[in-house]
Amino acid sequence: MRKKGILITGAAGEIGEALVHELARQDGQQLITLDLKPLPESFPRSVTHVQGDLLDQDLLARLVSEYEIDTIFHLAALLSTRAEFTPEAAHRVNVEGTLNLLKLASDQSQWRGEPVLFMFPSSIAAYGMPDLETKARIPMVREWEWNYPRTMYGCTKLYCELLGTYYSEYFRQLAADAPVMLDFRCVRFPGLVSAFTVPSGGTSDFGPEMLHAAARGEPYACFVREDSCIPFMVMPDAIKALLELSRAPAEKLTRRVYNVTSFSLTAGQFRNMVLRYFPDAQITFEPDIKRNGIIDSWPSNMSDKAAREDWGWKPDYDLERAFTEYLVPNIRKRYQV
Ligand code: AKB
Repeated sequence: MRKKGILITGAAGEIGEALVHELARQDGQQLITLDLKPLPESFPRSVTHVQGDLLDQDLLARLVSEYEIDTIFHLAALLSTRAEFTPEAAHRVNVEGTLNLLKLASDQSQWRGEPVLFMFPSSIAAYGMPDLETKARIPMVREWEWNYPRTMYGCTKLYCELLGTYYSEYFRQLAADAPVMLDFRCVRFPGLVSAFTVPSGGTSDFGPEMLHAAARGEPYACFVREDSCIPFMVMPDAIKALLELSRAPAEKLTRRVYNVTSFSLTAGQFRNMVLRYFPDAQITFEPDIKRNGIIDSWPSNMSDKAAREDWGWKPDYDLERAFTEYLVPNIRKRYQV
């Protein structure tokens, strides 16, 4: 008999770390984590970690021979800035890795006679605003609007949203017997900010980098202009969104891809918030034209109306609460400020 379990890929990453801790706290189920890296010491002991590559088909086959996987949180991905340096490698990891897992989840759904739940974090990078004038004119976008990503990361996220929908709704549509489909659900995140980890390889990283540098007492040169605006969300809300969508009754859902967001602000406003709590922080602006171009192509805000209506989504943290109740106290403790 195989043991039942939840598979989490990219578990050693930012979202992974927070999600694994929360699942280990809430859920009695066996957690199986997959990552290229070993898990940090701080991870719960109850987790079974497999160190390896998502692109290794033999490794995935071994996994399903040992575990009956009923839920997958597929978090592994190369983020937007890093992906621009190695676009083909990003395509391999982000698309082929996702396709491997979708096939695995599809086969497992047949075996079980029940859909495997496939949770996928997509991103604001799935959008592409053509220029700053349009970005200013259309500050809020719905899920189906402006889906013209300008980065390899955004292209792979948008395409994998479509692949997940295909495997959930149309796979083997010409076959005589109707297959049991997997249940793909996706949240499009804005930039994420955690009090406990600093992201790497992303373009929304300027927000968290500024804050963590200030708390460490280090100067920070922000790589985008002061007026660059995107939405953000703190990590506890990101985990809440993933878990709430994973538990929402299927009949309530009218889409497979939902925007979720909390607050929007410019890099200059982000600096002002940081200065309020760390008045000695040395934050300057030295825009990198290419990375700024990526941020300029992302919308200033996303509408999360569908998530609110269908599964009752509401972030716990607005801008004020995010800083006063989550970020600042935890970061101060972390760096012993
Ligand atoms: C990135 O900047 O690449 C990510 C994202 C917004 O998806 N943080």
